[in-house]
Amino acid sequence: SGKRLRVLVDMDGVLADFEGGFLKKYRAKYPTEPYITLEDRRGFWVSTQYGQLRSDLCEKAISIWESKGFFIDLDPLPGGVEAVKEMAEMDDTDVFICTSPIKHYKHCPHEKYAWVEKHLGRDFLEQVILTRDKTLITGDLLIDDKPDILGVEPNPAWEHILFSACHNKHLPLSLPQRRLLSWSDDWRAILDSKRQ
Ligand code: BVP
Repeated sequence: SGKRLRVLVDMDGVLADFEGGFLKKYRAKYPTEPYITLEDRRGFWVSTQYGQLRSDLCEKAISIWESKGFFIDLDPLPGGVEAVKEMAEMDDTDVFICTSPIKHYKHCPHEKYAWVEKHLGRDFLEQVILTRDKTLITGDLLIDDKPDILGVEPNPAWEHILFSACHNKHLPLSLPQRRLLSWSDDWRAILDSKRQ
């Protein structure tokens, strides 16, 4: 018994393959420009690393995710949709998808909802939280691939579980931070560890 468990799950890099989708569309749009393989990705911000490669590549990178169709076309990451569906069916468990839209709002917020409807079903739209500040959202867990999740609340309610991604897998884990290596990793044990 005890209270319900609330799990917040990030979208880009956790449920949807932002990095793979970006690289595929960047190479298609700019076939003669240099690019960064997923193996060589470092740092959360794709635009920053492209800007370091050559300054004009920062805005070329940004043009990719600002384009119509970018977010809806992202492939699901292996096991993510299945894990979230299973989580949502568990007793005493509430799952929310907690994702930050880009500030170029023409397509992104719409396509994030459309992606959830397409891959998780219409009923799951009830579970979507779009926010630029995840520290304001209360929950027991936040599963997210961004190493530093900051905002106006200095002491967020959630424990951040770092979801492994091409850009963060080389980072030393700052203890006591826990990681989820993929959706094949033991996410059920992480949920159980937070139950009363
Ligand atoms: O909407 C995504 C993509 C965008 O930031 C948001 C991250 O959301 P969360 O995963 O934290 O919920 N985004 C933007 C840039 C550069 C902008 Br300039 C980037 O390099 N990477 C990135 O993910």
